[in-house]
Amino acid sequence: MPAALKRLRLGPRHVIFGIISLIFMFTLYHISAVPHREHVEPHIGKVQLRPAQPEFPTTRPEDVDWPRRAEEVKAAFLHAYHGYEKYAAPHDDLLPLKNQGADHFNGWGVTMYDSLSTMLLMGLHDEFSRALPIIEQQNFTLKPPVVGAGKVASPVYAPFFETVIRYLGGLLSAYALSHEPILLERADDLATKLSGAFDTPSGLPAFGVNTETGNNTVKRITVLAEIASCQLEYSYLAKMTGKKEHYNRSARIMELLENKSIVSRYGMLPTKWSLTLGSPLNEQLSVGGAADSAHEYLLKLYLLTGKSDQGSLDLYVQTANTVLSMLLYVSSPRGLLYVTDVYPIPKPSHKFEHLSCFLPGLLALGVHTLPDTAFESVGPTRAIHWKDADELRHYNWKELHMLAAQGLAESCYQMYEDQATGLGPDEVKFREGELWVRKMKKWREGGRKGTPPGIRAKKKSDVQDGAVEYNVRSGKYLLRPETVESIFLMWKVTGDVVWRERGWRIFQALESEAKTASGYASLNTVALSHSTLKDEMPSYFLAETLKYLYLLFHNEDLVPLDRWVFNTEAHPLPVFEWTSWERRKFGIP
Ligand code: DMJ
Repeated sequence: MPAALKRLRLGPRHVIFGIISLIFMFTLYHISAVPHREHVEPHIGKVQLRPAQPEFPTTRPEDVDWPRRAEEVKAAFLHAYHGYEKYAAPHDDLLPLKNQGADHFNGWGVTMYDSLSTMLLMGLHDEFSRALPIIEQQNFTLKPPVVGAGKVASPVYAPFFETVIRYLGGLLSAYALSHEPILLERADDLATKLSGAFDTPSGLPAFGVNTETGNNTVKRITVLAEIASCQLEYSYLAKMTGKKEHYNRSARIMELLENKSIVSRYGMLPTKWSLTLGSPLNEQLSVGGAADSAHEYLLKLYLLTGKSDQGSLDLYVQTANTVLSMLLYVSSPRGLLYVTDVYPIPKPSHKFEHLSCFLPGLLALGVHTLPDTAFESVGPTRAIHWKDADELRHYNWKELHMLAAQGLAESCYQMYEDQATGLGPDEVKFREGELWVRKMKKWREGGRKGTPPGIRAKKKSDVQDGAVEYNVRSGKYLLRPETVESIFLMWKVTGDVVWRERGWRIFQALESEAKTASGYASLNTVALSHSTLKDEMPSYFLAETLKYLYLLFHNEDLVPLDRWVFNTEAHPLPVFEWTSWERRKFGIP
């Protein structure tokens, strides 16, 4: 033993203890200094996380040049649209890797129609002027669709739902924004050519219709979103043309949806419907892909018609209350609020879809626009045997709806923030979760201390070892709009700049991960940065994703929420009121 150690009276045990301590401290330093989550390999149940950093460290909100950011979104739109014009027109969509066109929605050039309202809001008059003469020539006959290079599918049916929300909604919104008469004429033509879709025993629209023969798809079972997402378009068209037949389409759907026995049995509209009977066929409740826009149109029809359609409002409030008390769950450990579907009632699947991320924006829109009395006529869900619904009685309904909006919007954003690409997966499944209203009950009974469950902004440092509490079921990012839609609405309703900053992060991720030489492409996986892309640029990317981002950053209120209502494809339609003459003519109560 060295003399120096002897002088200090340190024995071999002290030396070994000292070395172990040094190793321990060295390891501890490196674990905390290096964000080891970066190195986690992505696989199911684990995601590769971005390095921890303060949420928005760069500039003070008041110093951010928001108009410049809006201009960057406009430049992105022009990049995508010019790529479409150059390589894909007159086909429907751009294949942004092959630089070719493909037809997925009737071959009438859906990207052009879906882009019209965005062009007008962005002041892109050259692009709009180039589109008008093409629209003037359109006769909506079905051509054999080209599916990628050389592949041709047989002509069949125009898909009713997609044709309505993209083409008809695009034309009507562009008409409302520009007052170009040809757009209304074409919208009227198109709706007339689609009318064969309603030739079903119930009057609910079939999945598809041949625009020349008027024949529709014979299948008699369909899903809620497909039958109940055209009322905005047909009501506005009736208003603008004075044609009762357009009004009747919407009125018949609402008459069937407002059937009291459905609401008292299920609490909201189930996903599967019979076109023969005009009634539900299953016990699945969802705000995801099979149902989403049908719930959205309940609130929006009320708003579009100058807050006059009480039946639609009541059904919306009833639906939202059922969602709040039966479909919302809180994850563990991070406490993310998520919306799932139940099947059979009330068994949750714990699936959380990107498509469902329109819901926080819708709830916020409801809080922003509805009268305080909206809840009173309806009360908590009427779904039978659902005792947990009573918890809703303990809150001010607007506060509760807004809490849910905030928690869900945070989770939708967190799905993006969790990924290496900064873009969100299409579908995840939470491993476990507790019903939100039960957690709310505990919070309330505990004296309402601290932030309510599911609301607190989630920190990435809450995640241990890169493991998150969900499995990624579809890790693709399909350029979808729902999260930025809700971010835009949260910004409008709360005025909290954090939503703008989150939107900016998403836009930057799009620029770095999805941009190609001719446009933007869906991602095959959100878990790997700069990985492979999918050769598609869906038209809703131009109609919705880029529009909501542009409106989020633009300092002017280009689409005031009390005067315009977005259809489910983000095409704004102006709020109107039925005149007494129209009420008599159409038979509106
Ligand atoms: C859009 O076409 C519409 O928003 C529709 O309602 C469902 N979602 C897609 C894009 O994700």
